[in-house]
Amino acid sequence: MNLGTGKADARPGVFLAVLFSTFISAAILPALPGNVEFSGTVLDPSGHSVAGASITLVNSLTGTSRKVVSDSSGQYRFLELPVGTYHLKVSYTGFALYSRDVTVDENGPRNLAVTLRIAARKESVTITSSAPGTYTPLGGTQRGVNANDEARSLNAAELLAEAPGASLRDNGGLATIPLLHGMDDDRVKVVTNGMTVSPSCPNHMNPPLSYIDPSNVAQVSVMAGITPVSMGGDSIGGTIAVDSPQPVFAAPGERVHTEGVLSTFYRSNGESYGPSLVASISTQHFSFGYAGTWTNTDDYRDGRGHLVTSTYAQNTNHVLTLAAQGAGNLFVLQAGFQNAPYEGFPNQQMDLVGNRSEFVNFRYRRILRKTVLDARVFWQNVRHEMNIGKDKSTFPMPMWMPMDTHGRDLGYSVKWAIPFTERHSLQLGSELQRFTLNSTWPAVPGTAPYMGPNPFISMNEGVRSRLAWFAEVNNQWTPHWATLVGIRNDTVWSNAGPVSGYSDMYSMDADAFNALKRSRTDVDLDASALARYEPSAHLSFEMGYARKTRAPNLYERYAWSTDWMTSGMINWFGDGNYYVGNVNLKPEVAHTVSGTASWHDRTHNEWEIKVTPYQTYVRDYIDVNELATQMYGMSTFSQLMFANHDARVSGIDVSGTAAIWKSARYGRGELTGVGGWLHGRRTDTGTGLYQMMPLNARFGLKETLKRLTGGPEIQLVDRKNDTDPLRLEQHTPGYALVNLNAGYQWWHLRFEGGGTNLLNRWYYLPLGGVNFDDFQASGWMGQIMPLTGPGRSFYVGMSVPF
Ligand SMILES: [Cu+2]
Repeated sequence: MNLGTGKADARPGVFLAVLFSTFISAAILPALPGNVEFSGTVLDPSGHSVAGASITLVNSLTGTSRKVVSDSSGQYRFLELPVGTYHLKVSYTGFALYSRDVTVDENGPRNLAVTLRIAARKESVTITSSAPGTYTPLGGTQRGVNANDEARSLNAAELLAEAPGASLRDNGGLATIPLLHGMDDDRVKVVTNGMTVSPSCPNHMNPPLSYIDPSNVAQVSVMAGITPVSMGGDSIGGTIAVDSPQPVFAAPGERVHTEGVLSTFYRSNGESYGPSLVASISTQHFSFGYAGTWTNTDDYRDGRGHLVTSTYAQNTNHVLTLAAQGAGNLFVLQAGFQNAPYEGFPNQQMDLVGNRSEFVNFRYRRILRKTVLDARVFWQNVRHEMNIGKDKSTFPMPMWMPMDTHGRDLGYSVKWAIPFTERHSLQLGSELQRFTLNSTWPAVPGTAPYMGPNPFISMNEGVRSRLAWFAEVNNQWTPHWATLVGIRNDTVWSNAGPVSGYSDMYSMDADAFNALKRSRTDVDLDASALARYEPSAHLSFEMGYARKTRAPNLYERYAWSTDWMTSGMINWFGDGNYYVGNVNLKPEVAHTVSGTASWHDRTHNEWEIKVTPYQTYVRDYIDVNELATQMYGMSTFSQLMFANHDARVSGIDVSGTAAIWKSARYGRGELTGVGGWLHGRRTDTGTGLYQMMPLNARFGLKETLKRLTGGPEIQLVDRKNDTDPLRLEQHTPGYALVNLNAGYQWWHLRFEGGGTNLLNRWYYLPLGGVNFDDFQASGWMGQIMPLTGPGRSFYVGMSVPF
């Protein structure tokens, strides 16, 4: 069979793509073996066959999909299917969406029996949501979020805790910041429902994942290692995509479909609790949905019973979704409102005393012939207020320092997937993101000249606009070889208007800043190339290279004050230090080489071991230079200016699963493990980079026995003694935590329960920064110490579908 390149001349785009593919690999395409058959049966939980279920297969490489419907005896059959890996989805009204990966080769699978479960929650049965044109790199992970994850996760970032390559920096209760392969914060692209929003706070108290509640998350995807250009941009560490459930539509033959779930949780340490509601009413063509949550949490206690102050938070989220589908079109309009009235930050001088945001996100998806167009337009408006929160008011100094920040994001993203044969496809895309930022700190009466008589203009019409385009080609050259190659350009324009301080005391810095040429244009060129080789049904290898660029953020460039107090307000590192911007910063450029080897059973369902070594060299890594140091009592702090220095990060991720028993009596037992080691260095000084997660691993045993799932988990973290001397980062000892998770389905109700840190171990968080609250409580006299993690906590959760 030939590859259909003869048809290519009909369309110039196709012709160019083929030319491009040929350019990438001079390999002459060998003839492919004949296509094969894949068949099976759909069953309900009692073993009866299900007629009329939709079975969809999405080719992992090309993104092309095929759909069949099961016959009266529940049988389904795909004929003439090219060999390769597929994502299988089976849906039928009233049942949870079934989904898994399958490897199709000469032997089938034949007679793959699929047993559907009763719909628990949020697992919509729409099949328009499959995403052709997506290639999932082996080093990436994608997983659905279940009710148990929601009951124990305080914020959406915590849903990433088990993803290989990811680690979490403790920030406020809602504002945990994910790192990928040691790359923190802005170095990781975070996409929530297709939107990219910027943290507007100078302390990053409102990072992108703080705007979405775990109860409204259906799926998280983590691309560590080599991130294809179509998923990256303006980031060097990888991409995290968090998606809410797809809109629900009534099934064929159903007039009006309603569904919803009401859930609630309680966690003992910090007494967190809150209800959430997800509900929708739909016809086959229209859908109206609502998702809302309210959560409240108090300060937690560490393993020695010490109250860790400023770990409280409260948050409300409301999201409305209007959707319409028909004739290959899907429209989704989402609008939402978020309000966090307070949230403490134990590792900051300031706390959040208000964060209100509104967003609108419009998505249009169209299937035109075989191509798929996916376009979004989004807007988000944030008003953020900081001050010294309730727990910190123990120090006899001016305890009032309001800081008001206003951020707006406006953007679009367009992706067009063009599968021109079953094995070759092209994806084109463009993105725009315009971020506008104002930050004013009102004068505090009676404190002139330090904090008055005028307001302090920290950021005046800061603007960061980014326009991007990319092209990416997927090729399945033979049943065993595939490549994904892309190029991308992001142009970033940054600027900020003139500033002024509280008083004349700040004039020298303000005048110097105002005299600078502040407008900057960064032209970033990215490229990624991945090659996958699957020599057998048990082995997969992937190798890749990426060049990734991130332009400086607005505070890195335009934080202008070198004054000691005001520069202490610029700090998203939780290290207690004082930061000054640098207009002349260059974008950081990362060159990453990474590979993944995966050993697995034929179905990827019984066992798998995955190993991903990587090395990144970052030219002009945005680090810091020391300007000054100062002692307060027994503690030293640094004033640091952002500066470009080269750096290198090497590491390895290991993950695996194995089904270790399976019987009617004892159910199914599965062992999972994930671990990582990494090492980060400045290449000029040879010193450590900030907040590199020490060697760590998690092992879990999960049993599924009828309606009960769950098991114990052990989390091991090595001591951290490779630290950043410039930020005065402290060593932390190693520790081990034992957790237990369980879920029980009774009729339609689901119950969750378990505990974290069951042995009540006392430990320092390796990525928690310093405990500034305790230092402040000592009257700025004591020795500042790392932040301690929460002690033993029990949780329960319940969800009621209706
Ligand atoms: Cu803030």
